[in-house]
Amino acid sequence: MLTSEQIERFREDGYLAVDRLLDYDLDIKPVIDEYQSLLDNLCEQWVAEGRLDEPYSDLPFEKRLVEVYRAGCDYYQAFDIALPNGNIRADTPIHCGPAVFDLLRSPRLLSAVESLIGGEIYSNPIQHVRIKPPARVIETEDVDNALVGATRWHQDNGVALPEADETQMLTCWVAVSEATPENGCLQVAPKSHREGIALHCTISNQLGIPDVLIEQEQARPVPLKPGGVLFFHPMCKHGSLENQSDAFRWSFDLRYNPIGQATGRPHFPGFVAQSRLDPDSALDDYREWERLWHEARAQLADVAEIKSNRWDDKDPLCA
Ligand SMILES: O=C(O)CCC(=O)C(=O)O
Ligand SMILES: [Fe+2]
Repeated sequence: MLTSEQIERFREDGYLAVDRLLDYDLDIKPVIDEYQSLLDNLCEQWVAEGRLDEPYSDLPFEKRLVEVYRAGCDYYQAFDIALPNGNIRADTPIHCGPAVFDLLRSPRLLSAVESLIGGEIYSNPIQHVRIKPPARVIETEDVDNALVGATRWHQDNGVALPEADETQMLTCWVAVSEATPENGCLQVAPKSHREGIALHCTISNQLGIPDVLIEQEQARPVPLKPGGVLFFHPMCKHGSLENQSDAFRWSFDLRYNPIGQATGRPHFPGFVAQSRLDPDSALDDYREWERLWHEARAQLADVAEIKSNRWDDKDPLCA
């Protein structure tokens, strides 16, 4: 559990960084191993489809990812743990593996979550893995893709539907690799969770708060060691820096809310991660989690427009 001092800091500042919260061997290593074998499978598949010349099986994970990326294979959606917000097809890839499912239900993570939002915990489907290459590797068309390049300033409520404005949503940003200002760690604006919702606009393909509305001197980078977690309030303004290092920057952003509250993405599936009142209602089978996502994908495939936020790109304030 978090200390009362940590809880107080979260309430005051709108965020809280906790290093060494997760256990590397229990929470992080199994996920890394799972992504290694996922990449094995994807490379086999891409070779079979003629999209990749060879599987690059002898290369270490990151070098292999660079080759895959250069060949134009979209590893970032195939790795992601949620569907995209638009252009969903019946075969859009998503990764719902057992190690990621265990991370979502990690007792170490959930006990901290319980300290902040109580013991009835729902896994909110707004979640991603972000394995971001060095900026020099990124193709121009991906610079504004927040799974690959830097993330613009935003509030998580601003990228969800307003149905979740009263939801006690908690974002948990988990460092898999070390996160530093050089490799593109998160940055937050302390106490900005009390400033109300800011205007969000789509700026070259990424929804965010226009830079002129952010007081840059407020920005506080949040470095973390592997297994460290940054918790923040859904109104906390945050973004991420560019990865100027030579290595990949790997994180998960997971979200939780009290059971029964709106998630902000009603078309995507969440699940009960923990319930003190009804322990048996918690989901404990990753195959059911995967089935729910596949079911949502079938329903959303080729749907022309899925509304996932409140903003109107034609707003003159965005011009
Ligand atoms: O990791 C990133 O670049 C962005 C993460 C983010 O916006 C979030 O965790 O809410
Ligand atoms: Fe965010």
